[in-house]
Amino acid sequence: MKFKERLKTSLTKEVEGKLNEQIKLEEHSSQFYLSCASWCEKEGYQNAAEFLYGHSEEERIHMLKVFKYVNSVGGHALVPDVTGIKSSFSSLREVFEEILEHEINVTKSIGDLADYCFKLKDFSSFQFLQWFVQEQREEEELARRVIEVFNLIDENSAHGLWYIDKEIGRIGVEANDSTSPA
Ligand code: OFO
Repeated sequence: MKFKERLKTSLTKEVEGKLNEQIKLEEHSSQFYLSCASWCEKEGYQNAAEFLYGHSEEERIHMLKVFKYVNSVGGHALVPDVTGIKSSFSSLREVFEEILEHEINVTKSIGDLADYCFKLKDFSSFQFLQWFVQEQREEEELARRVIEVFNLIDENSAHGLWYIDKEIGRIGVEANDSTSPA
């Protein structure tokens, strides 16, 4: 018996490779949110920082979800090597604008991957990815809600930024409540 041999599986090498790319992207998301949280904390936006620390954890859970799926269907999940995480921002608004941009890219990546699996008739992976399709819809909506706050409250004053930070914290708590099991 050869222990090193890949056992028979319907998972193709191509899908395995693309799922590993998604693992890397989710880990990138986790580290990106962590970096955003750190910048916010350093600048004194404590509520935004708490929200982003929590979200970084969530992204790590997403990464692990794909990671474990790959191994469960007979593939080999690879620990991602992530570099080039942005660590400096010009404003709190910029942090959330970049987060929205990032989430739109992740949505596109999940969509492309689901499309690829469907075309290859890998319906198991296609079905697995449906959870991420819904998650991305919610995450984009969350980022848009935060950006709306900047459009409603004047950010060009210290007390405006104080209210914005407070409101971001409130949105974060609300989002956590709606995702945590009843
Ligand atoms: Fe993993 O959901 Fe955002 O990026």
